[in-house]
Formats: sequence, C-alpha cells, structure tokens
Amino acid sequence: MKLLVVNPNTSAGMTARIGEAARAAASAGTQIAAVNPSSGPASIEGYFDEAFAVPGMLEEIIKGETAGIDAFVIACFDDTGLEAARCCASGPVIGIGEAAFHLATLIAHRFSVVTTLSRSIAPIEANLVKYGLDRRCARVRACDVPVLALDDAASGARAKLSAEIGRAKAQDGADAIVLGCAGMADLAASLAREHGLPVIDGVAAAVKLAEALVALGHATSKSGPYARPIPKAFAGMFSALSA
Ligand code: 5HY
Repeated sequence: MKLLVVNPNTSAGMTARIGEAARAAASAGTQIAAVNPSSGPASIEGYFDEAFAVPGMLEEIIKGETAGIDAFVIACFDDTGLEAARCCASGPVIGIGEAAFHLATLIAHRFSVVTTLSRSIAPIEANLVKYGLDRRCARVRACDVPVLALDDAASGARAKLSAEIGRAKAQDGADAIVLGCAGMADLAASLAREHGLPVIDGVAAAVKLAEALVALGHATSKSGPYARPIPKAFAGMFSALSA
C-alpha cells in the first residue's frame, strides 16, 4: 500500500524525521512518502498557526488523492484540518493525535498527554472532547519546549519532556503517556524504558492504524459529513479549487 504522511508545518527537517519514524513502524509492503506544504507556518503552536497550516496541508492531500494514495496520516498532534482532509480523500485519513489517544485507551486505564507549549493544551483538550475520549485522559500537560527545539540537542528538550512525564506519573494517576508532538516520535522508546510505562508516539500509531484499515478494506465513509465537497466557485487565492 501507498501511505502519504503529511507534516502540515513547513519545516523540512521535521518532515524527514517524521518520515523516518513512519518507515520504522511501517510493514514491509507499505511505501511511505513524507511531505510538507511549501506555504504555511514553520511550526504549529496554537490556533493561529493551525489555521494557516490547513490550506497547504489540504493541497498535499488533494495531490495524494490524485496520485492514487491508499491512506493518509496528518502528522501534527493537533490533528490539524483532519475532517476537511477526510472530505478530500477516498482512503482513510488518520490524525496522529486521535490515533495515539485510541491506542492508549487499549493498553491503559488513564493516560496523560505531554505536549510542547501551554498554548497547545486547549486545542488538544478540545479534540479529546470531540473524539469522546476526554474521560480516559487524566491531563494534558506541556513541557515548555518549542516545537522546533525538539530537533536541537542543546535545547534540553528531552530532559524537560522526561521531567514532565515524571510529574504526570506522580500526580495524574496516568498509567500511560501520549507524546503530544510529531517531533517527539524518536523519543518514545527510550522514555518508556526510563519511566517504566507505555509511552505512545502518534506517528507510529497512525501508520499502523492506516495499514489495518486498508488491509480490512475500509475507506473514509462518504455517506455522512466526510462526503466530497460540493462543487462551487472559490474566489481569490483558492480559485483553483473552483468547480
Ligand atoms: C506538531 N505542532 O505535532 C504540533 C505539536 C504542537 O508543528 N507539529 C507541530 O505543539 O501543537
């Protein structure tokens, strides 16, 4: 199967690391392409960045749909533009946040999320409510590390993330941790060993769920709100979408 992993921000180095994490999780028969838009924010930290990441992300989904991609992963933990992407795609579209949440519910009683900055907490909490999983989440925390600092070994990012996981274990009653950023994917295994509990990365979770859905013959339902967009005119910078 052909799987397109879309990093909705425009940082190519982060896209490359996300692609490596996706390939490490993928089955032998899964071809992974990891891409990012050419326009939009360098990182997504809160509602404003999210808004300007969606058009470029959807452009990549539409290109993948035209190219015959079997399934899609949106590799931003806020699941940026997930529902709109499902309207553009035939195959499954998996957000790494939703994927990680669901896997955590299958192996733990309650999980805590540790994301980057505090401004990312509210969008993640809103997604948990939207997905009906807020009752299974003990708390959404932030380790006060900017997204792009995760790629900088000198930033102390891993130590800050580990310390926040320690507080989640001690204070939240969480028996699993969900890493709240695509840029944390490469840290999951070592943090799980260090803290002695499951630490779930959304990139790997989304890749495996996408593979499972395709293997079972499931596609995005077009009989409800994920139906194809209604053809209409689009003015201005999105005029190419007019039909
Ligand atoms: C992500 N931002 O996974 C989110 C995480 C966050 O650019 N990729 C980003 O901090 O909201």
